[in-house]
Amino acid sequence: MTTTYNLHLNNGFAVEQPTPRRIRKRALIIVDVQNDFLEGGSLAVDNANDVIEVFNNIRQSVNWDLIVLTQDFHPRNHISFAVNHDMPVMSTKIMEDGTEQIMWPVHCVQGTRGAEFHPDLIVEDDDIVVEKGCNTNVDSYSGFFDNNKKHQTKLDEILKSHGITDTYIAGVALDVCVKYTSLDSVSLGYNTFLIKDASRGVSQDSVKIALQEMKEASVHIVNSEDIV
Ligand code: VGL
Ligand code: ZN
Repeated sequence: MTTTYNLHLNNGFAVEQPTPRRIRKRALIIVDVQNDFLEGGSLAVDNANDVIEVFNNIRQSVNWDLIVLTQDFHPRNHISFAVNHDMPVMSTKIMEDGTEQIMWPVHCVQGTRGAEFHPDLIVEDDDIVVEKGCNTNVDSYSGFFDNNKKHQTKLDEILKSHGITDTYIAGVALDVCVKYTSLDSVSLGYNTFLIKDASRGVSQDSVKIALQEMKEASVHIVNSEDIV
């Protein structure tokens, strides 16, 4: 690394001081790479297991300042589970406050194997895990906020305390939790990147729409090989 020096006058003598350079700090945010969203899981996303290798590679090849994993972590009586409303899976329920809630199959229940990260995904001691969706009465697609935006997770605080300026977000599902995490990341002021080849979505159509929405919101869409 090269450091440039400016000459400053100090009591008439020139002294060398390092020029402060704009420092960028990068966090990798691995969204919901949990058994229930992977092959054989209750809410399995097609080809989602492919992302594991991509994450394991980029965690080594890129010099991250911080690695965070989000974990969908629901109580069994969670509002997003179709069985808790006697409704068909994947239908939509209009809630009392007027919001729409997708009726998901039971997934990522706290304390179950489905909520755990895939055993092949490398997780290290310095990584930080952020749980979301823990409140029975509200869903949480974004890693930052509950869907009603009333409660924050600890994610923003963690990123700020590490001086993170740039977030690189990927995982499952691209068209649900990855998308909402990325949009909130932009609105919280982070220079935000979506790693496309480290993400998989629920449906082709909604992936297309999600990518468009993210682009319009100034999320940079990249592939893992572009990150150096
Ligand atoms: C997710 C649906 C329900 C996700 C979480 O991680 O994308 N999708 N809960
Ligand atoms: Zn969920």
